[in-house]
Amino acid sequence: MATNRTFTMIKPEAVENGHIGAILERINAAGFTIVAMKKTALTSKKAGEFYAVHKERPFYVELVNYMSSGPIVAAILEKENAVADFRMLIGATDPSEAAKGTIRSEFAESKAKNAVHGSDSDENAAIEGDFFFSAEERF
Ligand code: IDP
Ligand code: MG
Repeated sequence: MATNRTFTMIKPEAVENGHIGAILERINAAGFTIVAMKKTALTSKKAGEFYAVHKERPFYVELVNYMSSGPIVAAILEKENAVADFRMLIGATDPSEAAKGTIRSEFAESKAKNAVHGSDSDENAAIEGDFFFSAEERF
C-alpha cells in the first residue's frame, strides 16, 4: 500500500526560473522524505499520457505543450498522510487563490504555469510514481 506516498513534479517554468532548490527545501522542511527523484523531460506524447485524465478539458493542449516545454524534476515523496499534506503545502491550482506561504503562492506564475504537481489520491500517486520510476530507483 502506498498510502504514505505522493508524487510531485517541479514544472518547467519553476525549473527555468531556478526554483528547484527552494522548492525542495520547502518539501524537506514540511517533513517529506525523498524516495525517488530525477531531472528529466516529458515529450508531448508522454505529457499527453500523463494528463490523459484531462483530455476533454479546454486547457489540455496548452497543458501538454507547457509540460513538454522544458525539463522537470519528478519525485516520489513519503510522509504520513502524504497526499493530503502535500496538497496543503502546494496550495490551490490558481496561485492567486493559493494560501499565503504555500509553494504555488510563492513560486507559480499562473494557473497554467503553477510551479508544482501534486497527486490527488493514493491511487493516482502510485500510478504517477510508476510512470517515472522503476522499483530499483526507489530508496
Ligand atoms: P491540480 O494540479 O491543482 O491538481 P488540475 O485541475 O488537476 O489541478 O489541473 C492539472 C493542471 O492543469 C494544473 O496544475 C495546471 O497546470 C493546469 N490547469 C488547470 N486548470 C487550468 C486552466 O483553467 N487553464 C490553464 N491550465 C490549467
Ligand atoms: Mg490534479
